Amino acid sequence: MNTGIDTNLDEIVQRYQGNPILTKQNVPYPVATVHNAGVVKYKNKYIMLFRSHLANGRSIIGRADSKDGFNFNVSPEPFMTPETSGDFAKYENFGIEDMRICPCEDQFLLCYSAYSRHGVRIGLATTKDFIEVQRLAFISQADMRNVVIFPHRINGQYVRFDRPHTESVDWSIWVSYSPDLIHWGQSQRVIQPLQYHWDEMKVGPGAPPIKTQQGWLNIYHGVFNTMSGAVYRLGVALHDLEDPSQVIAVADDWILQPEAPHEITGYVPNVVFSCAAVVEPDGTIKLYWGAADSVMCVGTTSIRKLLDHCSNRSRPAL
Ligand code: BMA
Repeated sequence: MNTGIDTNLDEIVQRYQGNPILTKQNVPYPVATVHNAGVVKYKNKYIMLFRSHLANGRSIIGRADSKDGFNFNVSPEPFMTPETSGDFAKYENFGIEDMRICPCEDQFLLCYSAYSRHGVRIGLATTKDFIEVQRLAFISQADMRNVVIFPHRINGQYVRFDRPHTESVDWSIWVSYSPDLIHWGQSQRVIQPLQYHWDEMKVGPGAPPIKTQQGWLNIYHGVFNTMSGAVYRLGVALHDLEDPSQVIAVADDWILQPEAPHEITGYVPNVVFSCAAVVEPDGTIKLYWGAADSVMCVGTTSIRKLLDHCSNRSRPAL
């Protein structure tokens, strides 16, 4: 009998036993937190670009490198800090946050939330080697967060998932298109929060989309409000390969919720928030998440498990 209860919930993402894999104690300069990191594999190394709060409450981005994806060494200096002069300074001076590293064609696109008194908007920088980094443009107005760009153009256009903040509609995942990475439009709303569901308050893109034969896997975060505050969990959806605005399935059940002590307690309790998933040649996935906005964690899953989870039971996208 199908009870509708997934008894294998804990099996979808297996937490690494050595979690947390990175904390402020590992950082050789003073920071208050280590969380919400982008991670990619580059030249047989894993490169992590993590967010840290400074003691003034504003965020910067640090770098850590690893040979195995589990044990990371932090660089002596931050990777990116808010610009202090020029065109970018005006929109970054409250901090830069939640970097996604999106491999796209021959470069890496670094999408980050830029905070200032003008609101939060998305900054785009590019790099080919994680040494030379060039800020390209702000690719949204306020209010926008959580941009992930697809790894190649589709029908000649760059594609991204994004998450506008607006009072007029639930905080939802949208898709937008661009001819040049700078100018974005043709936006469509693709996944909205579902009432009385684990993601009923807001949803937002997490890791950059993962290409599979069945479609694009979209690991996203969803938020539920409780009497003691918001709970951040992770879910997964599947989008059409040729037209990602078409949602094939949104898994009804989450794939990860805060359960470990460092996920339940910390700067912001009850948060697992992902900006990164690294696909290995054998189809396994290293999923990275910030826990309680305080430390970094990793777990393993696989393309197969996430696809099965999407096809197991799907909830409406809109
Ligand atoms: C979101 C963002 C994330 C953070 C999460 C939980 O709105 O600010 O960076 O991890 O809240 O505090």
